[in-house]
Amino acid sequence: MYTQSLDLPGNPASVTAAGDDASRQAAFDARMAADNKIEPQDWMPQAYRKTLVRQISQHAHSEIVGMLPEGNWISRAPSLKRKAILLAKVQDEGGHGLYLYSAAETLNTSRDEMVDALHTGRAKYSSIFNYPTLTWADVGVIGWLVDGAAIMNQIPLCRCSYGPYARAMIRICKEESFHQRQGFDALLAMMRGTDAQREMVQDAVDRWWFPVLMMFGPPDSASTNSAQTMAWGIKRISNDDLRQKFVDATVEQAKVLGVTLPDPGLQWNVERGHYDYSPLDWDEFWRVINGDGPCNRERLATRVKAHEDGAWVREAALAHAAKQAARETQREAA
Ligand code: BYC
Repeated sequence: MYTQSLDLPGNPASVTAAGDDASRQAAFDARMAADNKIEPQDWMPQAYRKTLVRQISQHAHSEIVGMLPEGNWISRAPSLKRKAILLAKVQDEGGHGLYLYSAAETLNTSRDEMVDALHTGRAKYSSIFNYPTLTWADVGVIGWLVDGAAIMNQIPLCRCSYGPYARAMIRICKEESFHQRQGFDALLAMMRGTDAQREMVQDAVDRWWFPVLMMFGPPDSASTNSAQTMAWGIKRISNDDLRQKFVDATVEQAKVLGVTLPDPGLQWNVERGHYDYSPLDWDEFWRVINGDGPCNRERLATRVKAHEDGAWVREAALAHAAKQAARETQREAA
């Protein structure tokens, strides 16, 4: 998907905005003002590059770490059909991680650097994946609510000013829609089942609702990055506005499903034309993103082990590539 742009940064022939920094900055600003895309070969301010690497790599890490809570249930899915669907979904998440790492690599950062930042705790990943999946209903709730929140957050990113990120998001959002529908469908089947199944769904909704609302990030007043990323057309809608859109859409879906959202403060506000909801526990949010959530240590340890266990694959691939290159050189010399 990204190889369409072979002029990567670092290639002198690829700098399209010639001139000194001031004129390059002016060209960049004009593109921003016209809402045009920035491509890898275009000049961009260091801070724009850095913030994109931060957001895209953290997004990639979230997809990869996000495979773990649901992956735990592949061997315990209640039917062959549900197992096949879950396998496909978890593989999709792996694919999203790969598109996103590729998009970040076009900014002159390497996969090794990004993975190292995750494994050493320097890079964040979404808070939501530090909560445990205790029952099969949790898998449905991840699809319905977590992927639902992800779509709400990611649709505006399809219009992000950085071309490779925006294009990756278009495909990812299409796949996330299937994920959300499969989660809702799994929960609907349980809600039409026994009392025990309905209780299991309600319990899962009760545990996930507030952490899902925190996925959108801190309140706008505490969002350190928003002003700049919105000025750069990376982020299009603020954390609080997206959270509100998600609440408004989800209340109606909960009614169809027949579950109660666990917030006594949730009520329609005629004047605002939106649902009001209770204040969120931001201390919990900061604890979780700073490494002290219920599953942070387990998630990171699992990722590090998977990376170490996969070392032989990377070594074998490099040895194979070296052999092929040597054969090619021999053939050319003959
Ligand atoms: N979790 O200034 P703010 C998925 C950090 S994967 C952790 O508002 P920003 C899925 C934030 O990074 C979905 N950290 O930040 C996968 C910043 O710290 P740094 C993942 C969070 O960037 C598998 C600080 O708090 N989606 O759907 O303007 C299975 C201040 O925040 C969180 C994306 O990554 C959080 N929830 O806005 C199923 C979407 N929130 O970096 C599903 C792309 C905030 O300055 N990312 N922080 O140290 C974004 O849209 C934005 O980065 C955010 C945060 C809305 C998340």
